[in-house]
Amino acid sequence: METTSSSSNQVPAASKLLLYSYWQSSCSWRVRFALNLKGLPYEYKPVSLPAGEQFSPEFKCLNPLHFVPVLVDGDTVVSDSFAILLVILKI
Ligand SMILES: N[C@@H](CCC(=O)N[C@@H](CS)C(=O)NCC(=O)O)C(=O)O
Repeated sequence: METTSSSSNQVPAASKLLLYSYWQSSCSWRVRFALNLKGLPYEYKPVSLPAGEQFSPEFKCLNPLHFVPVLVDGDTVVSDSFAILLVILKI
């Protein structure tokens, strides 16, 4: 697996980050800020909270608590904005 050695920890560099988010979600804003500040490319996966998409069976598999944001990095799923920030700091 390709890795980066920009810090002391070896982390995967090849997997594509997916961010499940809603544009008005302040919790999601902080994650988008951090991804952009770090210059990390990611695919934005919109989850419409007003439409109730957070309650869909597909999204429930990612976060049974039905909250955005959720960051997916390969097999790793992180579903709390502060936990996501810690992951982003390591990339
Ligand atoms: N502690 C969580 C809170 C996440 C949260 O409250 N997300 C809100 C949007 S900011 C949400 O998804 N709400 C869904 C709902 O109200 O049904 C985090 O920081 O990520």
